[in-house]
Amino acid sequence: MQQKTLVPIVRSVTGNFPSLTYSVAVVGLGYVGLPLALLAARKGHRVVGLDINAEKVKSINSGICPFFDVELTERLANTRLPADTNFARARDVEIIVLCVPTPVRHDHIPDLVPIMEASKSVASHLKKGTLVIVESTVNPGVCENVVLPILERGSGLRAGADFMLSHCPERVNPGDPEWNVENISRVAGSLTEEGLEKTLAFYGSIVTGPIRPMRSIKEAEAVKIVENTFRDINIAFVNELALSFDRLGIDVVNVIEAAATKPFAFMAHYPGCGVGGHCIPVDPYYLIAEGKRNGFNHRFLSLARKINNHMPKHTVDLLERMLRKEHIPLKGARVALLGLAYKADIDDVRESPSLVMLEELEKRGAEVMPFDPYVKNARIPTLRKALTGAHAAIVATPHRSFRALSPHDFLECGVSIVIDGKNCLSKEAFVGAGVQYRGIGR
Ligand code: SAJ
Repeated sequence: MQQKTLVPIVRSVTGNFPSLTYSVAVVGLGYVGLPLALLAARKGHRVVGLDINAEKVKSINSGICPFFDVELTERLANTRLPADTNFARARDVEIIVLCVPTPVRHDHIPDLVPIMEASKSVASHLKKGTLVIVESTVNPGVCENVVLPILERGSGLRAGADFMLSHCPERVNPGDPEWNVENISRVAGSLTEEGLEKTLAFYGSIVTGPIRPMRSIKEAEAVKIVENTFRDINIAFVNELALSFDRLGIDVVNVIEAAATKPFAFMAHYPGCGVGGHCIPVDPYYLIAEGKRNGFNHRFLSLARKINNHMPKHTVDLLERMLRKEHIPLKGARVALLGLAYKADIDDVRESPSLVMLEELEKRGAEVMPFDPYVKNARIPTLRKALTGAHAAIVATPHRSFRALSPHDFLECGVSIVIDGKNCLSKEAFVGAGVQYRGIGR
C-alpha cells in the first residue's frame, strides 16, 4: 500500500521548539530507553520508566544504573525518574515510547517478540489522542504490519484516527564520549501529519541535533537499517581484505589508514576478530528477512554477514597455526581470552565475537581463561590470573586497559604468543620484544 507523502523532507527541525512539557512513558529501560527517559525528564517532561524487569526497576528507583555506563550513572544520581513494572501507568501519559530490543534468533531470524509484547503491554492502556513512538530498530513494515494491529486490537481504537503512531529510530552509541542521546540528529516518520508534528515537537524539545521528518513510517524504519547495514558491509569489505592481504604480506591497517588520507569518498573501517553488538550484526538480518518476504534476495548483505561471522573462527585458526609453529597443539593448550564485551570500555556482551571464539576454542579442546574488567561474571577475575601459565593470549576487545599493555606484561607471565583480535596493540613493540604477534590482516 503506497503511503501518501506526508511532508516535504526538506523541513528539518532543531531543538528550537517552545518549551513543551508532555507526560511520557518510556517502555524498556536499557541502553536506549534509560538515556531517553533521563533526557526527557531533565528537559522538564513528566516521565515514567516502564520495564518488565523488577530488578532493573528497583535499581533505577534507587538511583543506580543497572548496567555499566559512567554518564548514565551520574545522570541517574541527579535526575528523578520514577520506574515501574505496572504498565497501567501508561494510561496517564500523552506519549508512549517503545525502546525494547529487536534481536535475532540463533538462526538469524528476526525476533519481534519483545516489541510485540511491549505493544501488547501498553495497548490495553491506550487512550484517545495518545502518541505511540517506536524507537526500536525494525525493518520497514514492522510498525504498520506488526505493532499497529496489536495496538488496535488491544485498545479497540483506530491508529491514525484515535491514536498516533510514529517511528523515530534510536541512534544510541554506547561508550561514545562525543555523541549522545541529546546531540545526535534523528529522523522521524508517522502515520499522520498530526502524529508527525507531535513527534517532531517532542524530540525537538529534548534533542539539540536536527530532526529530519520522513515521508512515511516505512522510510524512517529504512533509514536506521540502512545506516547499520552500511557499516556491516564496510566492515566485511576490510575483513575480506585482511584475509587476502595476509597472504600477500601486506599490513591492511596501514593500507586503510593510507587510503583514509584521501580527503573525500573514503570512510575507514577496520578488520577485527568479528562484529558484535545489538545493532550492526543484527540489523542487516531484518532487511534480509523483509527482502525475502517480498521475493528479493539480498545476496550482498548476506555475503557480508557470512564474511563477518567467519572472523572469530579465522582468529582461532590463526592462533592454532601460531601454536603449531611452536609444536603446541591447540587441544589442551591454555589460552587467555582478553575481552568479552563486543566493543571497548563497556560491559555489553551481546553478539560478542569473544563468545564465539570461546565456544570454538573449547570445541577444539583448549582450556580458555576469559577475563574482562567490565564483565562481572567473567570466569577469571584478574588479567594476571588469565595470563599466568597461558600458552597464548587473544586480545578480543580493545579496552583502554588492554591497549596500554606492553609486551612485557605478557612475557613476564610466560606468554609469548599474542593474537591481537582488534589490532589494538603496537605490532612493532611486540615483534621487537620477541613476541610471536599476529593481528587481523597484519
Ligand atoms: N567493528 C569492526 N570494524 C569497524 C567498526 C566496528 O570490526 O571498523 C566491530 C566492533 O568491534 C564491534 C561491532 O563492529 O564488535 C560494532 O561496533 P560499532 O562501533 O558499530 O558499535 P555499535 O554496535 O555500538 O554501533 C553503534 C551503532 N549506533 C546505532 O545503531 C545508533 C552504529 O550505527 C554506529 O555506527 C556505531 O555505534 C558507531 O559509529 O560507533
